[in-house]
Amino acid sequence: MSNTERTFIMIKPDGVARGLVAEIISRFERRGFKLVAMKFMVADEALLQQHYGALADKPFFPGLVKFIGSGPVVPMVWEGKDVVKQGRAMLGETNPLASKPGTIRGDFGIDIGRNVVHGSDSVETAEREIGLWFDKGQLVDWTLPLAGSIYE
Ligand code: IDP
Ligand code: MG
Repeated sequence: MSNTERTFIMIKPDGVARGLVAEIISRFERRGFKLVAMKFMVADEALLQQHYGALADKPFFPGLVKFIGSGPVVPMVWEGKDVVKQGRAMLGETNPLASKPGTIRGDFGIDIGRNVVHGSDSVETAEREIGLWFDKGQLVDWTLPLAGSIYE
């Protein structure tokens, strides 16, 4: 298992509007994952159509793209051992009502269309999503000073 696995995590407009940016970043930091890239931006429709392309035939797709484009988001890349799966576990279930307390969606969400945060569902998806949201030069190459206290 690679310590340099990467995932794409994005705080959605509802998470930003509700003042949860620091809370969500903090959870990934405290867990020991390494921040590799981060932006604060409003995503345009073309980017969101691509990002959510796999859901294009779903009835909620137009509303989803409209909502995620309705305000600023915080797209991020986080790195660490098993970070794709661990990130999804930290998020909780797609439906916040099915999410356990202690997860981000279980602590901060109620409705499925306002579930606060996005996380890649596989290593392959993560690679695709990272490539959509970030240029290669925006992925910061640095060493986490605490790595020796996080990994054995
Ligand atoms: P995920 O975010 O947990 O990976 P996906 O199935 O990939 O869930 O769906 C992407 C996003 O689309 C969800 O996070 C949620 O915001 C929205 N979504 C999914 N299913 C529904 C639905 O049935 N109604 C409204 N929005 C939905
Ligand atoms: Mg998904």
